[in-house]
Amino acid sequence: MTASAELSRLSRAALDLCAELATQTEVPGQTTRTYLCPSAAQVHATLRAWADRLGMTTHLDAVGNLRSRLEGPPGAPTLYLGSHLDTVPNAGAYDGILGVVLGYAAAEALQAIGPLPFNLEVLAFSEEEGVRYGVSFIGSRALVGTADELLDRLDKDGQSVRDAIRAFGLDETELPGALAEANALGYLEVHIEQGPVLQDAGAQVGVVSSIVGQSRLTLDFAGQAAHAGTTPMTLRRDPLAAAARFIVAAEDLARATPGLVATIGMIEARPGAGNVIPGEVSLSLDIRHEFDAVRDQSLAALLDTAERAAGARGVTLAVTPRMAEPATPMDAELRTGLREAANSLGLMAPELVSGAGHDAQILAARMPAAMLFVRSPNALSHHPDERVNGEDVEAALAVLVHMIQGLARAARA
Ligand code: HGY
Ligand code: MN
Ligand code: MN
Repeated sequence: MTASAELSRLSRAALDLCAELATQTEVPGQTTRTYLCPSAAQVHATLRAWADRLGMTTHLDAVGNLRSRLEGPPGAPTLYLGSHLDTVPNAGAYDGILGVVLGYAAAEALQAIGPLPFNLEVLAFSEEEGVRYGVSFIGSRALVGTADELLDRLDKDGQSVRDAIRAFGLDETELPGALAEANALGYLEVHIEQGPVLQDAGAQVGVVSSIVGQSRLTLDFAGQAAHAGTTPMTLRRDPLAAAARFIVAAEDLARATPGLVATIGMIEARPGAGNVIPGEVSLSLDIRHEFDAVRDQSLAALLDTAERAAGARGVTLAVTPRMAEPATPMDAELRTGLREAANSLGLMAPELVSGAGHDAQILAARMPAAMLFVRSPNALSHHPDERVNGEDVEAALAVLVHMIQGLARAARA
């Protein structure tokens, strides 16, 4: 079978597997997989089957990352591939998981070509989205030694990360064993772009130059619950009115600041009856920018606006930071390697900043990390209508395999 026919077969198999994995969900009828939910075990079993066929050794690490290895020569460094297997609620079929299955597809393609001069480890990170605990990257943070800080975080049911790990049959005291190797060759992540840039450029794939920095917080406004009909406007202490001023200000600032995005994705008013002025309002803030100084200044301005909106209404405000990740440049050498691999296959591979966060920005703390984006033809993600073109996925697999062959040639030189 010719190399391109084999890559066609493997990329089709990868897309078929994404469709199957999308049905492994904790909410029937939609794709929702949060940290260490029961359907994560189904995904592990499905991926293990592919790894077993390739003779890879597979294990679950202390935070539930599935890790499959093709061993190279003794003492050789490891090249890590992969992405995350968890999803947002009512997700599409490709965010994260496409990069995981393409890791296995690349391992199969490379195995057919011949032994590599390094180890190859495919990673299926257990948690990247931050849905269950409000903090992202529990999976990849275990590989850089910062997951232990999260063990006491509580989910909405009061279960800690530690409890979730134990309930899944894992042992958090084995966290040190999850660390990535100190002299790793690097980490390559294939991921859907999730935005319009490649589609607008007419490019099938793109190389990530850097990943934006992001801050996620919870804002709790507290006023006075009261009767909606008998309470004069002048006597109200309405937290939802204060929160509304903040939400509009966040949109206004982001629209006025090039490159800034600000999102309130969750809001809850309590007690939550139409004829009761809310007593409390909780909302989330997700704010991102390519430059940390702009993000930090924008955040400070928005929190000041929130304080003033609350103060003007006799409402108190409590701000709880949930996570903050700095903007992260991708490794220059690996970026060049990806671009040259794409160009040698006749593909444009424009560079672009990632507005989405990714595990690569965590692993970059411990090894060279780079990302290859696959075009999102409808620029939609975190939505069941998330799409990819089969030919774009095949192109991305070809670039990944070509890039790894280049790394192998360099390692042998
Ligand atoms: O939210 C994000 O940036 C990514 O989808 N985790
Ligand atoms: Mn996502
Ligand atoms: Mn993702």
